[in-house]
Amino acid sequence: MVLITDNFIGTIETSYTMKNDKSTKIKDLEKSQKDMTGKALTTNQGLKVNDTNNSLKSGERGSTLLEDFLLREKITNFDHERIPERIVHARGSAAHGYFELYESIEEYSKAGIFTDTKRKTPVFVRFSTVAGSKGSPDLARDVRGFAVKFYTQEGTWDLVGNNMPIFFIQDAMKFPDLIHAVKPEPNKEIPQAASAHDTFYDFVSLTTETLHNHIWAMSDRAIPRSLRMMEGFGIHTFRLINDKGEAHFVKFHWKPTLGVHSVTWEEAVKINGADSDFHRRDLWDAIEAGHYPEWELGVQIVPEEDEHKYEFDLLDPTKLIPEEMVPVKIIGKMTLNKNPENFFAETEQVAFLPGHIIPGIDFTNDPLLQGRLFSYRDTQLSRLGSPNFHQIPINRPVVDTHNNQRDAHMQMSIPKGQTAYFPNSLSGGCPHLSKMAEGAFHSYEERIDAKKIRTRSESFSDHFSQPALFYRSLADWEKEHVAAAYTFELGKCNHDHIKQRMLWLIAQIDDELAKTVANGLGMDIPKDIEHPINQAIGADADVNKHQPGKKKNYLDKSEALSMANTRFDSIATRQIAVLVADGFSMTNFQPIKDKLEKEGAMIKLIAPHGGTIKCDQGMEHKVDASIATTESVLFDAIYIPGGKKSIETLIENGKYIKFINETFKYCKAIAVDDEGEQVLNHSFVSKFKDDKAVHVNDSAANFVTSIAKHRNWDRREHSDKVPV
Ligand code: HDD
Repeated sequence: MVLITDNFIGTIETSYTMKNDKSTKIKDLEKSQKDMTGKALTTNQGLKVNDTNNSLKSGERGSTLLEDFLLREKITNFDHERIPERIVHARGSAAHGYFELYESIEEYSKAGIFTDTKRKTPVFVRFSTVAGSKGSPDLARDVRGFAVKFYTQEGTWDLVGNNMPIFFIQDAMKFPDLIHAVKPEPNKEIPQAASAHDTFYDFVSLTTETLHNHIWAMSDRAIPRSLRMMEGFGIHTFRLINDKGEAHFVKFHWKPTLGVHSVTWEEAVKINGADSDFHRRDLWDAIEAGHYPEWELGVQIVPEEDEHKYEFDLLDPTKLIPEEMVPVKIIGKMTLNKNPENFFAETEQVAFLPGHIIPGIDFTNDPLLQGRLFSYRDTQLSRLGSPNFHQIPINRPVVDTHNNQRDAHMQMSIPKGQTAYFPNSLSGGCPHLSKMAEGAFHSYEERIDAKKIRTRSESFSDHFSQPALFYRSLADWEKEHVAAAYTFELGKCNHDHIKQRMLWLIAQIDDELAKTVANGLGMDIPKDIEHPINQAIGADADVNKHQPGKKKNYLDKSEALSMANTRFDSIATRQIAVLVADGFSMTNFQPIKDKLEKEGAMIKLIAPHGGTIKCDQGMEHKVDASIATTESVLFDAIYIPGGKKSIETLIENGKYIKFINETFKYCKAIAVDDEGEQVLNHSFVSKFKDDKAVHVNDSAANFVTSIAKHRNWDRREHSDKVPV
């Protein structure tokens, strides 16, 4: 078990205390933990049990007796073990950690976590996919949830975001429709964890506001290499409030220190078969190995007076603010350093609510955010079964709570006293109210002068400009992946009229993109299609009063939108497969091993069998995986040391050759030394040894540089031909 102690340097007796260097939240959770070591098995009433294998019967072969309270207790608990999975984001993985502030932003916010640089605020973070069920594979093409619970000294703040900076819809009223469209089709419950089906594209093609988030979902952002290598976004425009009560608009960004990296769609499909827990395992293993994932927190701040300065509406959650227009100011760092003790108790029972807010942060009128403020509390009632869900250990704040809310299912505390109302005199007016100066939350006083109306603002009607900006900002290889994703997804739809509507809409974003997709589908782009919304449901003057306008170009490209501009300076935690058999050259392997380990990579020996293998110096080495139990798509690069006997064995085994071909196909780095080159000669790589990420008898440093680049995309004109 990784000790938190190793990484803590704080000295503050606030959220983190120095005793054992554990956060106040971890210490709080420890109060609820149960250690079974050395303990006798008991019933829930503490009764020691002498047989948990046999029920109580009327005779050795007789029927089971109703009297058997041991059987009843055990089976009853089992019968009720499951709770409803989350309606969305059911598949998830989580970890504990802490947040530290680099510099105070007190001019904007009075929140303690944004003003006190000495604090280490405990956090619990849950990552998730959206559409799939709890047991669905990790590498689905999907948005990833990125939910952060800050256990602050002023109460709990939840920043419930995604790994993409925008959302599919503008108003919470449409959320059930969006989710019903993407989830498995209700008649046959197919497909699982996949958007590539008719109902989703029926909805998307009739709901043009979805197109921005949709094109992000068609990009590689939807198939991350690791949960540790994706960005996070609060999406909505929130408000920061300073101690003078002044407000600024803000958007929150999480930037991973390992950079933003993805796999290709073909790899994703294979990874789902080879290890459907790929992301969950990767997060767990990295933390256990002490490679703690980190994200820097950035804020984009917009003065209130600039609210109407932009070509888009700040309240529209389908729009991002390009970093060229408002730079991201980095203000702190989050580190995840501890895995949960129990998946159900922590990861499953954690309840995030966008309505969990603290003084110094406030909401805006974004209609999606406003609806979320209702939905999340409501859903916990059916998921966790009681308004007392805040008492579950993972959900309870690190500060005391006192109020007049009472009773309900599973009340775990014992409120004392005669009164449960306010005002009272019988309890001295307690629990009493606080003033703002004493830290009380006070909603931002916003001037409103409007009529009550069920409508959508015209300022929300630009649906094409930002998808087009996103597409223009991508590198060539990213654009190719987007086109391939549209072609794949629409190719899975059965209805031509849906595909035609989509092609017409893609053409509103980018002509070339639409042509490529149309070619792949073997269809033409419709020329003068009547507007899809009107065509499908008939025009209603009020509902459709603002039709989407033509795309505008207020910025040619935005650098931050392309993964080609991410960080490529580290190979830390990259998985390197070393293909070996008995007799491999230790002289070749040692310097590579030393260098890769020094850089933080994870080396895995892949041998023809499990157990151990011998190098040419007669030493035994533990095998990490036999070739039969693993696949190349689970690794970032491969290395093959020489050694005559080892190489002869590898050449004889077709799976090793497939391993090499696949690694080449997906543009990853390959290094071989001495006889290792002979294995390459049996593979597709034999013709491409001058490829810049294929290293034959090259230095370890050059190999490291290639791995850090993540992929050699220049290779793809050849690699596309590799038949695996
Ligand atoms: Fe949501 C869960 C993120 C819009 C209703 N959402 C959920 C989770 C994440 C998000 C990360 C999983 C939290 C966890 O790990 O437990 N949701 C978003 C983002 C949105 C968004 C970034 C838009 C910007 N969501 C949204 C709307 C509604 C919901 C508009 C309803 C009107 N979301 C839910 C929910 C869930 C949920 C049904 C399911 C489980 C839960 O809340 O606790 O209430």
